Amino acid sequence: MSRTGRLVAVSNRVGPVRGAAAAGGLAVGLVDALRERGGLWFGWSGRTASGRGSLRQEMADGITLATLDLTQQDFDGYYSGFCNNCLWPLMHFRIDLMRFEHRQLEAYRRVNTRFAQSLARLLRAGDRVWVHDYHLIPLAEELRRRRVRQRIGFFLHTPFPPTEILSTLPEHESLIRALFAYDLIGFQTEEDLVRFQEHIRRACGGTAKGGVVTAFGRELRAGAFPIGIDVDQFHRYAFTAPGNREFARMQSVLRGRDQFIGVDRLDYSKGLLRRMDAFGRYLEGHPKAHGKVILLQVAPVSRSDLIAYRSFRQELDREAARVNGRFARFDWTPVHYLNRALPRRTLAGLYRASRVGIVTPMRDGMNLVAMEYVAAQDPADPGVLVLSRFAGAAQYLREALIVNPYDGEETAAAMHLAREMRIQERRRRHEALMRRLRARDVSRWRRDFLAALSEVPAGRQGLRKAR
Ligand code: ADQ
Repeated sequence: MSRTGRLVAVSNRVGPVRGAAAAGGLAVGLVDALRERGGLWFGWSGRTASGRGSLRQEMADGITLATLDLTQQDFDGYYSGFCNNCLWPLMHFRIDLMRFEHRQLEAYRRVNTRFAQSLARLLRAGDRVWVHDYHLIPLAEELRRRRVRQRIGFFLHTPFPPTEILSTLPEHESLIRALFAYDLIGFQTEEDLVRFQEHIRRACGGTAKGGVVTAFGRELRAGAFPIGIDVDQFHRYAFTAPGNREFARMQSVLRGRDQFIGVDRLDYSKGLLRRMDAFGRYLEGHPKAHGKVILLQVAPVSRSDLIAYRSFRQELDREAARVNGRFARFDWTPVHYLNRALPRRTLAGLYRASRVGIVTPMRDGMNLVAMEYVAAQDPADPGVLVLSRFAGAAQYLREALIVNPYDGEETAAAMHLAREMRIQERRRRHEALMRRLRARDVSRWRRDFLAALSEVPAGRQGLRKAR
């Protein structure tokens, strides 16, 4: 890895840096990398302002934070519109929910152009730029237009959809072409990488051999770089204060009952409706579990300004009420449902207190909750992870109970199996899963990606002509 130059991370939202432990896997991984040799983190401030406002720069823990506000119009068109109402459903294979508007695509391009204008002025020779996620696909192309020649890498946190789905997006060609201004593109799994390569071959007349992909007269590198978590840190959260206090408190509330836990942003991709249904089926098939099992679903509201999310939330409220209405007794409510974000240490304690972790998205880039649940377990008496085959994490966490979330009976059967599993079998699976988590933790993710970016042959990065 090159020892010179800064790391410049770019993501839709910047920060927080202090107490980054509160901010989830991605922020933690980035902050560590930026701290290593002092770096720059560039992106949206999270605020809307009446005018365009100017670039704000501040230092936090040796990292320069450079942020821009968005106008309300840009926020609506770029963030709520094209990013969350069009690209997010597309990337999760939900074209039934995809809403495309030309003016929102224009706002998306406008914001990427504005970001590039500001960022280009901050870059120094030798910097490596690492751009995150679908919000910023056109950024490198805009930077190249401004004569930026530094290495630029892109990491996609969501799945990459198959050609048939991708091609439903009007103007998808221009987005894919824009990717070729990057030097390196990283995906969560080999499956995503293969779908990207397939798309390049089938729809763009390009070639893809051993990580070298060419199309549109340009060449880039592409690879799978599965994101992970800081395993030991998360384990510590569950076994030290305040996580261990939450664990003890939860245990006293449970009074010997077994808890199943789900922790997800309130998003239709996370499979919450079918999970409730599967839990209902489990209770229906196992009367002996009545009064002895609860499902705790923690699901903070997200993107609530979008209709798809509002109506999804109402459906989920109804589904949870249906299961409770059907099975609850005066001394037992089977589904406990919280619409709140919790501190990470509290979450760790709750995971530890739960006999079964239920992670059943219909489609997910990776899923860090699955990893956090495993890391928070007591190795002497670990819980069992039930994991959807459609989470990227299922490619790596093979010792989980892997289910197809479209099959409610199968998911219910896995809930039963998980709860009944003998201790030797639980320990064996947990040990193997911890080995896998350690082998692919968050520092390996960032090391591997940045090393691959540094290895891109020097030259006019991103404008390399295909041979
Ligand atoms: P997300 O879709 O947000 O991430 P996920 O990977 O599960 O999904 O990460 C969510 C994070 O938020 C976890 O660290 C979790 O602990 C935290 N979280 C969830 N509910 C919470 C709550 N109630 N309170 C506090 N924290 C909560 C996107 C992609 C994923 C990919 C990640 C990282 O969709 O597929 O794994 O980025 O690349």
